Amino acid sequence: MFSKRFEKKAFKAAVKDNVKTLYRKTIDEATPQQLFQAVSYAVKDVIIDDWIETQKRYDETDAKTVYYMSMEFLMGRALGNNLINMTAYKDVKEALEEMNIDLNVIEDQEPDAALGNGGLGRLAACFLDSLATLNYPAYGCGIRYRYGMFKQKIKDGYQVEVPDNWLKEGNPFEIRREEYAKEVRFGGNIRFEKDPVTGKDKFIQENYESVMAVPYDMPIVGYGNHVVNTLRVWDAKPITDFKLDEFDRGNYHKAVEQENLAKLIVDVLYPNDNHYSGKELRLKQQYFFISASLQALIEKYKKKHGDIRKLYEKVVIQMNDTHPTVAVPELMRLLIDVEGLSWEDAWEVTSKTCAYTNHTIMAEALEKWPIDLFSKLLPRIYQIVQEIDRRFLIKVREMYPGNEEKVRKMAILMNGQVRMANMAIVAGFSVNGVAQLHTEILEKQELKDFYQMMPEKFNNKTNGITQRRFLAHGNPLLADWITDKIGDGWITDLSQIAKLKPLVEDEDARREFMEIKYQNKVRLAKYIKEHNGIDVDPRSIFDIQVKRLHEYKRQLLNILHIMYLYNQIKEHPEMSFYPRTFIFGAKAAAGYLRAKETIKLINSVADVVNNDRSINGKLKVVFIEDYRVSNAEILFAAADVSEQISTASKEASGTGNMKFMLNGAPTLGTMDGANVEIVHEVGEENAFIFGLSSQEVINYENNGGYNPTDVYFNDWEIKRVVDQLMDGTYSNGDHNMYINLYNSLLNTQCTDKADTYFILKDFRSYADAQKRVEEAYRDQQRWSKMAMMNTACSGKFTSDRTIEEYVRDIWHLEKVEVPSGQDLFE
Ligand code: B1N
Repeated sequence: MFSKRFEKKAFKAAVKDNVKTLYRKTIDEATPQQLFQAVSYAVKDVIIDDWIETQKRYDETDAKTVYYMSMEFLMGRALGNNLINMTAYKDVKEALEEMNIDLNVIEDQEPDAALGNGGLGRLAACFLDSLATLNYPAYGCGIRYRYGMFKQKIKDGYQVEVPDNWLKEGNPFEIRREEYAKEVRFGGNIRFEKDPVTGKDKFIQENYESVMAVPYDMPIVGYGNHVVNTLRVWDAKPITDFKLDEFDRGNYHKAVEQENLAKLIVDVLYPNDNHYSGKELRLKQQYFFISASLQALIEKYKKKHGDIRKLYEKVVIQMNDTHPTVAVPELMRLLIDVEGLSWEDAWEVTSKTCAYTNHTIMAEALEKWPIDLFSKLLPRIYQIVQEIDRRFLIKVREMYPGNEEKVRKMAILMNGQVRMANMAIVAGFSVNGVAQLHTEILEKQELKDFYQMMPEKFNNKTNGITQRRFLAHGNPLLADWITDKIGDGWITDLSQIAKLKPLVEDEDARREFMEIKYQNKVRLAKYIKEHNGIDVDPRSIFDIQVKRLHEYKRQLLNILHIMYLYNQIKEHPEMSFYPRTFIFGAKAAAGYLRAKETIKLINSVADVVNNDRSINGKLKVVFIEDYRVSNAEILFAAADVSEQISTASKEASGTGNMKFMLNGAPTLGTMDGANVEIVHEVGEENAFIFGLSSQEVINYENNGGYNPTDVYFNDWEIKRVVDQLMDGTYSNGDHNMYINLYNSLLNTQCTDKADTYFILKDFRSYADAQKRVEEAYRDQQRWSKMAMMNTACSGKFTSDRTIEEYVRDIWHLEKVEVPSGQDLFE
């Protein structure tokens, strides 16, 4: 974008001007927040020209577009990332320095756009970055939550949730598009009529409530290619009086209700990761943004094309898990009721347009809406779902005559529920998992019946991450070093990072690599000192587990092992032990008791261990408050060890694992999700693998689980740490503080439901792997090779590769070149 020549003078003048017009201030008088706003508006000004140019080119070339439908986009901060992708970061940093402004300080003024929970939402954000960078026409479609993921405070060791008022100071990068507002209707009843002229069936929704959906567009800047795509997130506002039906005018009660609905619907992101809660408001959110997005997309298509039957030639809809799958019946409704297509034609269009990604096999995450709730809120949609189901079951019975078991398993409507995954699979032309192992489990276990009936739909797309944010922006020291060694091609073609492999044998290169790691550890140590008041030694091993808190991710295994190490150090002070800093970061869903207890346990262990002077600082435990995209960048850069210890088969892919690898941290993990592929790329000798295999876990599960008391009574060191949950060691004598954790492991009354995540079963194997980590780290030559090999072998895990695979196998898009928009700075 600044590729011609960055005009420092013009940029500085723009910033100065913005401070003046926005705040009636001079640069010296402005607050850091005001400077952030002023700088961002100057940057946005440049983006806008390319944004306009890009959309013009898409229009001219009439290129096929992917609509990525997602309830979550975990974008993080925009300013730094935009500057990186405009290839202007360093120039802007320098220009600001000349004005006595520190870009880092300015960046820290920006709140994270936390419109997502974890991996699923961040994946959507990485995909948008890759789509723009690879010149593909794309929209992200989602919700502009007033409150994103809650901010986490730790009080007295417990998590406290604080509302995330991220829009408080205004979002300089968004644009409200009032002119594209769409009406969305809920509830009421459906009246059926025959059109007297055409004789066609007509379905008229009556007595409904409605809201206006108003889009906000956010620019998605591609790297160095002038492409600017759009993330469109919908806000809600009440229908104004003059737009109301005759029937509703002057209906005061209804007016108030609709006002409340508009306020409520986009109010807050549901803070659940891998968990379905069945709330009516959540279904409202889903239908709200889907209906608005589909109306807008059809309108846009019809401006250029006469025949809606060919929609799939220009549009493909990717559904990010089942959360947006109400898109299937809604598209059917729009095609039949509004566009006048027959069922058969509408079905052909819909099933050639929609594709579905599955992100989890956790049973508690499956969306199964109660039929009475679903049909009341979306009466017409429900009729359509019934018809989809009816027609599908005819096919099932044709294929498997007399096999009612198949019908029960595959039906969309069953036991009073709408099974959204089944609908997505039936309607979608593609069903994909997010890592090889995950897709295999879908095909062979979870979705076996569907796979047998329609194997051609199934495919794998192993997840990826964007190296622009997680290396170029998050780890500038390493990024510059890599560019110095192999050129900057890796920024848009991560396979080139393999050029580092020969350097692994070069001792100087390794020393430099480790020196950069050390500097990044110093940066994190400083962050920890500022935020936690804890001194950590950057020469100790930084062992990091950052991700949402969930039992299947087994933060409990990690902290129990730390308790075990502490016992050993206390018992054998003479034992040689390489100093370790264990770092955690994790948010727990607000109502998830055991997850919250785990946070308290981590903090209590940290208190005891960090303040025990007798262990000479050999062990430190740190809980990073409010783990989010912005501090994640600092954590990945500083990690020595990447903890990826989920119960095998439970983590569909994981993406944090890839961010650690890219930044040179070997994986300590189970053979789960994408860990399997990471190990395949980097070699077993450059990872620390432990624990049950996914097949072993599945076998146990199919045979009623295992008995953790066997482990407990046969391994006194394990017994000791489990008992320490109850004996007051980490609770100032309170014997009840961790009772839920204790019961989850042992629950002696009901053994069949104990330790469902195989923590005790895998404990020894984990402790052994940790021992191997320590041995490897002691040999700094060996360790530096391992660390560098991880970076050098991370090429596969760029989201650019993932997106190229989606394009090749599912979306069939073509690249569109965009000439530079007018450069305001020249
Ligand atoms: O999606 C990520 C994967 O890398 C992770 O392994 C996977 O756990 C994650 C309901 C989810 N799956 N399902 C969810 C999120 C919110 C919600 O309300 C489910 N998140 C994942 C990307 O593929």
